[in-house]
Amino acid sequence: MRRSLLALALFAGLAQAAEPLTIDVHRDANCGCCKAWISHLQDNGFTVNDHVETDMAAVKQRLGVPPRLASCHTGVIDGKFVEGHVPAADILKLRQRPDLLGAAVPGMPVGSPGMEYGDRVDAYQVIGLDRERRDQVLADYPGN
Ligand SMILES: [Cu+2]
Repeated sequence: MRRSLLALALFAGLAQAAEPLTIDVHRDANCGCCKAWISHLQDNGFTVNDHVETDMAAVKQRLGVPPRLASCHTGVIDGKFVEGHVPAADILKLRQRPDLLGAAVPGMPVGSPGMEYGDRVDAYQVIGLDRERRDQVLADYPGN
């Protein structure tokens, strides 16, 4: 009895860990840092549907990414946008926030996932966009 309860608990844990995390990523064909970010997501357990686009500005407009938050690639998970080099951990945070339409790392800060250049790390923030289209800081990463 005790053993089967333990087995059940283990199984429940595994089932939770195996929850599929699928994200659509839209990017330009020749974007190297976009591919590096996709690798970062895959390393963190995401399944990535990779979409090569010819007009990223149109994609961002369609997905509701404000120009002030724009970066290179645009992801979509659970109907929310993920703009730029957002760390995988913050995408998980975004999923827990029904009040947010999406999250972004504007620009392309050096040291964010997929933007690694040697030891240099620029300070950057992950910005959430709420339903009133106001910015909310989701995470703050210090530079070096
Ligand atoms: Cu980039």
